[in-house]
Amino acid sequence: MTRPWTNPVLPGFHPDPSICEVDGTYYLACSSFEHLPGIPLFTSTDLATWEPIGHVVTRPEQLDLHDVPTAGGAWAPTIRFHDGVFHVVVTDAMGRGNLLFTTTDPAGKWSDGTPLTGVDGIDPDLAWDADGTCYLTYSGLRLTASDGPRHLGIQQVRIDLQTGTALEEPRSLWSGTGGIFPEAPHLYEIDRTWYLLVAEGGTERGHAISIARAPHPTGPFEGCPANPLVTARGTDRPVQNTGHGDLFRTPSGQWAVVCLGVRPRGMVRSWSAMGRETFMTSARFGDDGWLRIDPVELDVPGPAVTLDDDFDEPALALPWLTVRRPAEEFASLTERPGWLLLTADGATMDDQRPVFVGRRQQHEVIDVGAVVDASRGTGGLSLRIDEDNHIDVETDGAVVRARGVIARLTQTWQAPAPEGPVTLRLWTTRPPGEFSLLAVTSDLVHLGFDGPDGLVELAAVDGRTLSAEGAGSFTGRTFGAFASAGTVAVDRITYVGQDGPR
Ligand code: 6LW
Repeated sequence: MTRPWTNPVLPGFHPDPSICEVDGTYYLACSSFEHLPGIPLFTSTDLATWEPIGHVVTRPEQLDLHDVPTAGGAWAPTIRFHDGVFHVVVTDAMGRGNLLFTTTDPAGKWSDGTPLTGVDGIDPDLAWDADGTCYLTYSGLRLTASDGPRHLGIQQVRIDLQTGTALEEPRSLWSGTGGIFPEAPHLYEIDRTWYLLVAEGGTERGHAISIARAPHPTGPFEGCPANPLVTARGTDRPVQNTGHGDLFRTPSGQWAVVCLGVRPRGMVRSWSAMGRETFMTSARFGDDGWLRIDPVELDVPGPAVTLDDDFDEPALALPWLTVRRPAEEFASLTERPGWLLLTADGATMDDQRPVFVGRRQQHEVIDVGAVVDASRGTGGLSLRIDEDNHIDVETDGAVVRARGVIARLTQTWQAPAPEGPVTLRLWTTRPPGEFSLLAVTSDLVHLGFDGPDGLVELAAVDGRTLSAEGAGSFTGRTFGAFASAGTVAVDRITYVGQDGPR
């Protein structure tokens, strides 16, 4: 079967994908953790082209992110459509807990979020039987247990979605083949058999997808003899950590699975600078009634992609994001038309709530430029994965300063700034000699600016800690503009991205 999709389907920081199809249109949702807007949504009618249509979380009160620790926030949404209503259940980890969001227009406004009570775990999933009973299946990782995180395996309750209340005590279901962290359960009724798809092995190199089936949504479930159906562990496949799958049918009626994966680079340890991304792979049911899932393939890199935002619009484009607070608190596109104006409040990129407007790095090799007027403040460009690991180039009008912050250890380099607004530059390169001992990292992050006599490079910083393996967060890299003092105006941000050869 020729695959209509190109892997990665959603490059860059798009982990924990969930998909549903309504009247020929596919809807895809991903985790967003401490970022706002939260839970990005994408649509497609052919699985080849995916368009962002908005976010489930557009109002700060929908999630409790203000003080959420790194790696907390919106974890693993499940998106489903039932009786004319779109449902997204998600865990606001270390925040509001498990929540249900609904809407009749996924590109429009979603509800405020109904807390799900009697559900102590993560990765909630919704499924309905023929009489409309709703089953909430979830991973029993009890993050809030007083005696420390504990795992009760895959759990399930019948639930009243109007009130968010569980209608019974949780029951334990099949929890995989013994892999650590059974999670991301999804329940499907196919030809009067109930299938339970789970992730196990943890979201790192041991990640896997396994399946079981039962005559009833509550079990008893029988594991597939061929489990795990998908894993890259112990292989040299270019897509690793494959897991966290959701099953669906393609427009031609074939079965397929959307899942997360990473593209590690470097020698044995290898580092995934793109974070956990969304991939797809084909699947099929055998005559034995069991699902088979093909290994996740990586497609040949496409041509370079160029983005150019001149901030001439009165609102930020969909892919722009902030950290733990909305852009309205510190960013303006109207005070100085044609410029993004960032007003600092004392926070720096080392803090949990930086004055930062960013977007996901979606290619392995990037070249980012920002025209910055720092005549009334200090700020510039940052590539971050979290507040402990970020690489910045800033100006205060007098000097241009490069800064590498790796596990909070900081080093800076600087040079006199040219007159007037300056074009700051941040670009990445692949290490020399891919499989040589020199290639022990994912990439190098270069920092500089356009001087009167051409490009001035201030520094090159190892990028390995800004990766799925190197940072403490589950997220991925974002690049964007920040202000750490006064007000900083950004005329435009350009981005050229391309994936390197395997
Ligand atoms: C997600 C869970 C997981 O809820 O991490 O490692 C959480 N696996 O499935 C955040 O991605």
